[in-house]
Amino acid sequence: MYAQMVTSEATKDSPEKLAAFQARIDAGEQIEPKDWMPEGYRKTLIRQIGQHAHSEIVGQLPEGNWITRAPTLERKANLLAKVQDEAGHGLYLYCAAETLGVTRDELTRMLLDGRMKYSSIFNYPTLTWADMGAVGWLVDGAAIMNQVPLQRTSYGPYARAMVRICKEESFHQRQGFHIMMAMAGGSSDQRRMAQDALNRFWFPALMMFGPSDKDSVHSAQSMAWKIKMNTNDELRQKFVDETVPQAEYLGLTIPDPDLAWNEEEGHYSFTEPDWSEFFEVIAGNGPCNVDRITARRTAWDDGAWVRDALMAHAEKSAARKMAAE
Ligand code: BYC
Repeated sequence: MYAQMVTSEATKDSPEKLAAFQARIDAGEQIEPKDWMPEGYRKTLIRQIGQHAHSEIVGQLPEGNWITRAPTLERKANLLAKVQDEAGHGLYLYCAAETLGVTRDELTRMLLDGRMKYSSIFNYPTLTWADMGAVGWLVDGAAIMNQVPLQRTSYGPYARAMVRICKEESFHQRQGFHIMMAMAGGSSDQRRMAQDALNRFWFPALMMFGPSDKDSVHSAQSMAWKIKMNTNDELRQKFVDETVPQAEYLGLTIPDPDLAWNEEEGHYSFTEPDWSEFFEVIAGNGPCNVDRITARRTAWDDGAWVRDALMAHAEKSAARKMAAE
């Protein structure tokens, strides 16, 4: 059905329409669901918003794992709130994607059968409590770097969803940094755990921004359509520049011997992540891919009776209404 929708829409993309659409984008206008849009624009948004929504939902798993083992009641309440926020972000984003003519069920099926991706970062395990600090600090920190510009993205429903998401991500980043401050300023074992978490999450966090610009297949078109506001490398550099002083404040060492301030460029020089590892992870071969998808499949199967009950109720209500008319 999705494929049919795509094919029939593609025939409407005349050069005049495409030029008029691009002029609207260039003038900074926002596109709304009922406006005409090129099929490529619609497909790109469904791919990006859907991947983003799936990331929020799958992203609950590595942290949910630690809710029952948080060291204090306050830490537990904060982590619980953060994980619930992520469910909310997933829902706003699925709703934004639905305005493009795809249903949440279709998006979920595409995730479960491997036709859609979610962020590479959630295929790494969270081994210690310090990982909750590193995830909040680095993963949410990277997410904010990417998502703040998306508040100005050209598609209205996506841009508006981002406004609230960014406010909440900012709280998430701070709660992660707060955990890192406690661990880095704690006992020698706690400092060791904090450093170990940074060592394991640094390069995967850099991978979150996507492949280097020369290997990014979608950036040029997505930026012309203002679906993406910055290139992958621009955002990665900004993240490194902002995060290095934070690590220094914590007294932790970024696991990159070549990291150095480049006075001429006004940026840090740093080692690129291992891109072969990144491509393996997004191909499904990371340390936790199987666990993550299995957990989502189980949740989908376990929820079948709820979806069936809702459909049966809707059908009965509609039949009653028809009979009364
Ligand atoms: N993981 O041409 P490119 C969060 C794929 S944070 C997996 O540069 P694009 C959260 C890409 O899809 C994370 N796949 O692509 C945080 C493409 O493959 P397909 C979610 C990746 O789309 C804390 C191929 O590589 N944020 O949710 O122009 C707690 C070529 O890449 C990744 C967003 O999704 C990756 N890291 O740029 C809880 C933000 N990177 O689709 C939750 C919105 C690339 O052709 N998304 N790929 O098969 C974006 O800004 C862009 O989609 C990306 C990639 C920068 C991620």
